Amino acid sequence: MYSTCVFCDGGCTFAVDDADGKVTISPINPAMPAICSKAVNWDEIRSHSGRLMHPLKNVGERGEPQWEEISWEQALDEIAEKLRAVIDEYGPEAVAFSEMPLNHGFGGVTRRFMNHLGTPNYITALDLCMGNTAQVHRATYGWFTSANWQVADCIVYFGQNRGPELWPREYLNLKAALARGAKLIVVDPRLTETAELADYHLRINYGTDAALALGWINVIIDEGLYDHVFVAESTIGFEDLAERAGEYPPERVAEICGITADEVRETARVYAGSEAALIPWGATADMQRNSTSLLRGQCILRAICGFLNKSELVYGPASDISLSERLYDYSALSQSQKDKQIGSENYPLFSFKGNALYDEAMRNAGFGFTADIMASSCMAHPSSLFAAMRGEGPYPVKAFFSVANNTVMSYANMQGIVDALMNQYLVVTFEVNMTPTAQLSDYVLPGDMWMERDTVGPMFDIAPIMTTSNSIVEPPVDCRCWYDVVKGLADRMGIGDAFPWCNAHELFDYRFAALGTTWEQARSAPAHPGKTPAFGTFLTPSGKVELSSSVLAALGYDPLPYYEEPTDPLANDDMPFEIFAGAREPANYNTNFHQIGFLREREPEPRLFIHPDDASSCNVVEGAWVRVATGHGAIDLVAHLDPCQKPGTLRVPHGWWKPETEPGLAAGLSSALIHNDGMLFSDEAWNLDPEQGLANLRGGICARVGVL
Ligand SMILES: Nc1nc2c(c(=O)[nH]1)N[C@H]1C(S)=C(S)[C@@H](COP(=O)(O)OP(=O)(O)OC[C@H]3O[C@@H](n4cnc5c(=O)[nH]c(N)nc54)[C@H](O)[C@@H]3O)O[C@H]1N2
Ligand SMILES: Nc1nc2c(c(=O)[nH]1)N[C@H]1C(S)=C(S)[C@@H](COP(=O)(O)OP(=O)(O)OC[C@H]3O[C@@H](n4cnc5c(=O)[nH]c(N)nc54)[C@H](O)[C@@H]3O)O[C@H]1N2
Ligand code: SF4
Ligand SMILES: [Mo]
Repeated sequence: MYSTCVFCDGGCTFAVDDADGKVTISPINPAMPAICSKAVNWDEIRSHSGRLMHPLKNVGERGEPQWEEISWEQALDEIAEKLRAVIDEYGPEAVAFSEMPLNHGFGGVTRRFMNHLGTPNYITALDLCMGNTAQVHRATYGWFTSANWQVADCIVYFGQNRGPELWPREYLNLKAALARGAKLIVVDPRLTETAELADYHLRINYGTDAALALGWINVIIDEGLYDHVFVAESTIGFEDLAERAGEYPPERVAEICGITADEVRETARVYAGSEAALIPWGATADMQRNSTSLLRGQCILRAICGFLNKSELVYGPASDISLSERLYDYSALSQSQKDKQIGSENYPLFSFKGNALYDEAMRNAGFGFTADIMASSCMAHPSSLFAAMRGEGPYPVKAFFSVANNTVMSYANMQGIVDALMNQYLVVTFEVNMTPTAQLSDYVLPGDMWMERDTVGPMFDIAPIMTTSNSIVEPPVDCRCWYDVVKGLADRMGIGDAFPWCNAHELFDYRFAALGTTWEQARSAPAHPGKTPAFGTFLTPSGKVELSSSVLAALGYDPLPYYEEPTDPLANDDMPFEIFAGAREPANYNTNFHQIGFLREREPEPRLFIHPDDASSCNVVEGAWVRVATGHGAIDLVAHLDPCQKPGTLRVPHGWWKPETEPGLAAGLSSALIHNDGMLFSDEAWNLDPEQGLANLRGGICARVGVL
């Protein structure tokens, strides 16, 4: 039997043996032993004392909760009644959801519920994590690329750091490729563990990656290093691209990036000269002011150098198992409701409006539907949605569901999200812990955890493959799976017919029927491939790889990549440092695990990384509590003097709160308002990627450090 861990998004699958009543887990492939200490200690994590065990109702003030345990019946009845009141007064579009499908294991059902209810206002923090990469890949190739590690002979990392507890599967793939003799180019201002393995380490200035990509394209075109046949036969826009790339000669790029022109040239030649180079996905590219241009640059590099369908596989959506087709049921949402999607006027790329630009290409390729890649093609714009929830228009949003995600901590402008939740008529959180988001809720519903539920993937339309994961133990008696919650609410809201499956297993049978099998038959194998278009089919409007993007042009954007220097209008003269959020920590995962003893011991406090020279210039010593302030906000951290940090820059961690400290808004939401990176970054237009409207968390923001 197989199970897949989702304690983080590494998604490690392992064999489970429960002989003699004792459960043991082991890697499915002993040569790739990707299991970290979190999965090994799954029982300790699921059984920790803070776990939510019963539905809770806040009988106190919003934000200063007094919890009362209630039954599921009461919880669902009351939530449905309040939802109806909101819909009656403001319309169904006044109901919004934020979700991370991976965390609850039921991709597709939330969107189906929303479509039948009549609201387009869905957001997911996946937008900052592969969702926006997927959109840009789609604009270029018609679909997302999957890494083919087996053949990769050159790997380029734009800011990824991998390790035994930082995405171990990919770390092992990287080690295997290096052992085969593959070259490694790491683009990272910091000296990381991964950079130590590199043949070339480019310590560029933060947020300048898009300029580097353009510099490489310049060299590759200028020196004729591209795949002339592929470019001629399978792409459009090469002439325009060549002209744009001409604006980024290595000398200019070197100055922007803070490296030498020779480094730009040499690494471009190494990349283009490889047989099958790979630029794996990484979140750093998703969180910059120039994200769209960087991602476009990466896509163009893969294409013009001829790596598509060698090291970079473009599968396309699976026609038989697509969630968009089988579960989302977008046809249930009227066009007039789709048109109300918040933020789609200013940021249409992610929205229903942007998705519709692929209708014809998908129809021409024989699909009867337009897929929603990564659950983020048909999304409301997060910052605009939070503004609407605060009452800033275009119309009121008054009911908010936070589903298996920690909404208030997972975007920029955390205070603005807190204010948004405080202005709601109804807030419901589906969780396993009393998170800062849950603390702002009226109802907190207790979920099961991955080892307690059977699941079927994909969780969002990306991999053309159905996956299974088997439960290892029963959930605590009052902890439910998300499907049961949605079904319970749908029945009460009069849309139960859209959910004819009495339980999760019936739903899984429906999904597996597309492959001519059942859950019981399928559950013994971890993966079942779906049907995809032939390699070389590009589901773009032109049917070719679009080096100049017709989708971006149609939406009024520059169809070619460019680099624009980020500015910080909130900076002032006493902010000598540049700041970035991230550098993930082995002992936690985003906002998770700060309450788990054995993990917390390894990372007891939120740490600021600062170069020793910078520390001495502002009288900071190792272990001192300091306040880091940007023009937007401030947080408190413990200083860690780190010679690997690029001088003049600061690193703050993502997602810190202290579950052991006082809950409630006045006390800082268990310290989240004191430590979380989201307090430091604005979500105003100047700090958003112009095409996608997503916040920059990676450079170009000025900060100061003061000892507390
Ligand atoms: N243990 C553990 N594993 C995790 C996670 C976790 O929280 N804990 N999180 C998971 C998730 S959700 C994700 S998305 C991934 C994220 O994993 P990564 O994509 O590796 O992200 P980070 O570790 O935040 O940042 C990696 C590097 O990016 C560099 N960097 C910062 N800004 C820039 C820049 O402007 N340009 C360049 N080129 N580099 C820059 C930093 O110096 C850092 O070394 O990890 C996943 N794995
Ligand atoms: N400010 C800022 N924002 C960011 C980032 C950043 O670096 N800085 N990073 C971005 C990235 S890369 C990502 S991936 C997203 C992550 O965004 P989120 O998914 O919102 O982040 P997590 O902190 O992983 O929150 C997951 C929540 O799900 C709950 N959970 C875990 N397992 C289960 C389960 O089985 N059932 C239920 N019901 N709940 C469960 C956890 O308790 C936790 O509170 O955030 C993005 N947002
Ligand atoms: S890296 Fe660890 S926590 Fe993440 S999926 Fe793999 S085993 Fe689970
Ligand atoms: Mo992520």
